[in-house]
Amino acid sequence: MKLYKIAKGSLLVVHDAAYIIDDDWDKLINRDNLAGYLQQIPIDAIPLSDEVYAEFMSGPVLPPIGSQEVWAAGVTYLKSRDARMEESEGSGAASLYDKVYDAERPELFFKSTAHRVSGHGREVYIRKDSAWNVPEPELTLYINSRGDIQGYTIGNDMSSRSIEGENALYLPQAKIYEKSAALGPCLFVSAVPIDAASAIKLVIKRDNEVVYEDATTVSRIKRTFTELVGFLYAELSFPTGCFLMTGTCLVPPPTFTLQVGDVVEMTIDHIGTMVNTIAFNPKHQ
Ligand code: DO4
Ligand code: MG
Repeated sequence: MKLYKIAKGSLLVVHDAAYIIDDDWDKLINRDNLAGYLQQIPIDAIPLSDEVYAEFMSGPVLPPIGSQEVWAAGVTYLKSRDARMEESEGSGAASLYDKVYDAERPELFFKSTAHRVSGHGREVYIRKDSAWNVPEPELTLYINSRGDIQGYTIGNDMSSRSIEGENALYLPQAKIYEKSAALGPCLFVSAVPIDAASAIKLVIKRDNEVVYEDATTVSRIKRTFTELVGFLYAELSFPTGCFLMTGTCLVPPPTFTLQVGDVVEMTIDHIGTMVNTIAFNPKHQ
């Protein structure tokens, strides 16, 4: 089942039939059994006609977030560890990444408040003071206030590799700035955990030409999702739940940096495709 947040409410899509739900987004998703709740809706509700469904979907899809915080896990895939060891060679921080990859405690960091989050079809920003920038496609968990995973979405953990590579203590500046996070296009809700064989694909286009493309599967992650959630919830409470990006598994080569106007497409099986355009924060123009 796919749950979209749209301007007029929430749209549930089950086997090609679509239903409007009026509930407040936070109340709707923060449930003990979101899949069970959504499965009941088609029993009583009348599906939207194809015309009304098309009209709803022709408007912008909002990021599937209400008041939640967005957190992120790092160095959960070998690819991320190796790329970060390489970029931080000059700063002497390379061994940090090696150690955290093997440590019992994962790297978890605060990524975004809800108001800074972008969505499908919208811009994400690169920093004006950063020379080397990449998108990070990450399977993102929605976890309810009790600490149970209820859904999945696509997360874009926009990152400055030059700032993080200069000094690991600059991580918050490399990772947290206006529109450095995007979520979308929907929340995929299932009664069973998402298939580990699900593919994650990243395509970057410049002037309509593909300049980077790669894919892998979620199964290559070093840690389990429940392990990441356990550490995140150990000493924090999240009254309306929270989103957790689970780390990147795809990193463009060191010669690649994003440019304004690039189009970034991230696809994860079962969830869909999120498209973002790269821009500078307009306050610099
Ligand atoms: O260690 C820095 C951040 C790592 C990260 O964002 C990732 O692995 O996805
Ligand atoms: Mg990341």
